[in-house]
Amino acid sequence: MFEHLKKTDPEVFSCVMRELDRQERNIELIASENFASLSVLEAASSFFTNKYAEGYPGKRYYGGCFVCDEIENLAISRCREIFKCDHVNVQPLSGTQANMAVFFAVLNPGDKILSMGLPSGGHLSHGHPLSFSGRFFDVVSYETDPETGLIDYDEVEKIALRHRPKLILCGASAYPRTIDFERFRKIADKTESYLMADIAHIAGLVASGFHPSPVPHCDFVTTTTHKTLRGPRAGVIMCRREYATVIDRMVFPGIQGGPHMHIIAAKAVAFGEAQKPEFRIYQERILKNSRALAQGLEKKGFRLVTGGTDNHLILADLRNKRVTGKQAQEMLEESFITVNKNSIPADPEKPFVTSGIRLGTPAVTARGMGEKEMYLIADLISRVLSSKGEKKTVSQVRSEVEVLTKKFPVYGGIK
Ligand code: DSN
Repeated sequence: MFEHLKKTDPEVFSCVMRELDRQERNIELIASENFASLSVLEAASSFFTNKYAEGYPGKRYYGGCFVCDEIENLAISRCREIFKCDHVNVQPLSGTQANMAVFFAVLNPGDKILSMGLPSGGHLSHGHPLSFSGRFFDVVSYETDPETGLIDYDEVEKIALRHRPKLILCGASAYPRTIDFERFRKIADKTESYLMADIAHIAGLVASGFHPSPVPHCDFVTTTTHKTLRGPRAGVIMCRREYATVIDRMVFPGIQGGPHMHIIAAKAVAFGEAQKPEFRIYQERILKNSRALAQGLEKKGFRLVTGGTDNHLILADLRNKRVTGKQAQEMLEESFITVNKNSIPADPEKPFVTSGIRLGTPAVTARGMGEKEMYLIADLISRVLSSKGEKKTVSQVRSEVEVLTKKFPVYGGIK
C-alpha cells in the first residue's frame, strides 16, 4: 500500500506510516474517534477526489457528473433507509457545517437558540461565543444538574418558556446518558420552536436501535459520519420533507461549493456497512464495553459523572484523584493511552485544564477488544494516574499497552 507515495514523497509517506503505527500501538479512547474500514478508506481516497459536482443529482453545474449522481443517490437512499427520515443531504463537509446550514436555513441573525452549554457537554457549534453560532445568534444555554450531571428537563422547559427561542437544539458531545427527544419535542411545541438534534456521537447507536431516534420528534437532525457510525470524516443533515428545499439551498450554494464526492462515496460505503447485521452486534459491544470500562473505573475509585453510562462514553471526574484533566491526558498519552481532557458540570477549572477526562469505547471495540480488556484498561489508567505519571509506572504500562494492542491489530498489519 502507498507504494507511489513512498517513492514520490517520502516525507509525507513517513508521516502517514507513523500515524498508522501510533493508531495501532495506542489504546484509543477518544469517544468521538473510530477506525473506519479499509473499504471506507479506499472509497475516501478514490478517483472521485478529482471531480467537481456542484449542485445535486440530476441538476449539476458541471458536465461529467452521471456517476457522481449515482453515488450521491446511493448514499442518500441508504441513509434514509437507516434513519427512516424524509429527506437527507449528504454534502456537509463536517458536523459543524451541517449545523451551520440548519441555522442559516431557518434563522435570521440575532434569532434566539436554546442549547446545552459547553461545560455540560454541549458543542462549540451549538452557540459558543467563539464559534459562528455564538457570533450570529442570541444563545441561551441550559446546563446539566451540577449534582447529578443529568439534563433537568423541567429546568430546560422553564428556560424555554422564559426566552421563547426560535430553535431548541438537543444533542451533546460529552453526555453519557440517553437523551429524551420526545420530552424536548413537548417543550418545543409549548414555545413553538424548531427542534433540532445533533446526534454526532450517538448516530451508530440510533442507527441500530440502541438509542431512541430523534427523527420522529425533530424538524432537523444533524450528525457526523465518523464517530459511532464509523464512516469517513464528514457530516449529514436529515430533515422533514417541508424543509428539504431550504436545507439543500443553504448547503449549496449557501455555505459550501463543490461537494467532496470521494467522501460521499465513503459515506455510501459506511451506510451500507451500517445496514448489515454485524453493525448491530458491533454497537451492542460498544455499549457492553462502555459499561465494563465504567465499572472497572468505579472499582478503582473513579467518580463518574451521572454515576455511569447509557451510551458509548464515560465522563470521569478526577478531583478525588488530585489530577486535572490536562495532567491526566498528558500522563496517559505518555503511557500510550489516548483520551481527552473534558469539563465536568460546574467545573472549577478553565476549559483548557478541566477536572475530567472523557473516555469512549467505539475505537477499542472496532479492533475487537471486549469486556475483559476494558477491566484491564481501567487498571492501566488507574495505575498511571495514581502514580501521578511516575516514570517507572509509565514505562511498565507502555509495555503492557503494546502487548495488548498487538493482540488486536486494527488494519491487520498493512504496510
Ligand atoms: N470534537 C468532537 C468531539 O470530540 O466530541 C465533536 O465534534
